[in-house]
Amino acid sequence: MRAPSDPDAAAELPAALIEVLKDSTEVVALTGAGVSAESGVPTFRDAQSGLWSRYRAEDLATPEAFRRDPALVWNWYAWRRSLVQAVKPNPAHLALAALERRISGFQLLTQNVDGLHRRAGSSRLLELHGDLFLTLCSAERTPVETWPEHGDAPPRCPRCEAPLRPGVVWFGETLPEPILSSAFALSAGCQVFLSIGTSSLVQPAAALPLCALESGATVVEINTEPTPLSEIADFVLNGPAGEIVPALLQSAWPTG
Ligand code: BJW
Repeated sequence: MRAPSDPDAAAELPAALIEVLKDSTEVVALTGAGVSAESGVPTFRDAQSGLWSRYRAEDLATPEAFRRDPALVWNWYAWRRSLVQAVKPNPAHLALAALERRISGFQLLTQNVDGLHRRAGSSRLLELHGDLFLTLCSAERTPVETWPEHGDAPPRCPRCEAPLRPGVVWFGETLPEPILSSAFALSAGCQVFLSIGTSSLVQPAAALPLCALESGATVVEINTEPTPLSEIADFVLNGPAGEIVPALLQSAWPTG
């Protein structure tokens, strides 16, 4: 693919892919951190900036890290919330929201916790790894909307005094069962599965395109780098999601 600003990007999409997409009514897209990269959100395995550059994200997103140093983990998530609040959805988020309006059988699955798909207007959306802006009581696992501010990091649950935690799924934790079952059922039932901006390394999300492949769907990967999925996907579109997703939308599902 060409550079993101190139208006001829659509001309380079494989004609065979566009033919498949045009006839498809059941389409699932799975997104990862790469879809938000062009908004300015660092991908999960990118080096963290400034204050956080000496930490590996994988070492902060675990229940063990939270038990060991709850203030460190709470402050990292507070920093990420402020970062995400300062950015906007990009053309990839907007194209996926438009796809939902054009295809009645479209479903978006995301591993991202940044809320940018919702801000772009997507509503048929399953957030597999939770929501950065949701806060839970770490003991009761119930949502907590307000708490007394005593300057504690993390603050305490107003009901039971347990530390509050972000409403995200950490390594070693299970994904919410109804969301995971729906994601597998949708992947098994779709005609086209788009894997966009994910390293395809983290389970169980990485198994969703395999489930779609086994069920006979056409699997399309959109990524700036090769991943383990690249070897088995039907089509691999190498380039930035902010360029390729709008080009796919325009070529396969134009308005009118
Ligand atoms: C662009 C781009 C542009 C950049 N355009 N592309 C089976 C086998 C082996 C291990 C396991 C297994 N089952 C479970 C595990 C353990 C573990 C796991 O998968 N580990 C692997 C690392 C091996 N999984 C779990 O623990 C899961 N729980 C579970 O399965 O429970 C049952 C169980 C537990 C224990 C043992 C066995 C069973 C839970 C996983 C939860 C993941 N949570 C996180 C944190 C969320 C909160 C937060 O954000 O802080 O989710 S980890 C992190 O990784 C985050 C992401 O959603 C997730 C995926 O990352 P993603 O999106 O792929 O991002 P990156 O940065 O890796 O990649 C970005 C990609 O974009 C790259 O490819 C770039 O090239 C590309 N890109 N710019 C297009 N412009």
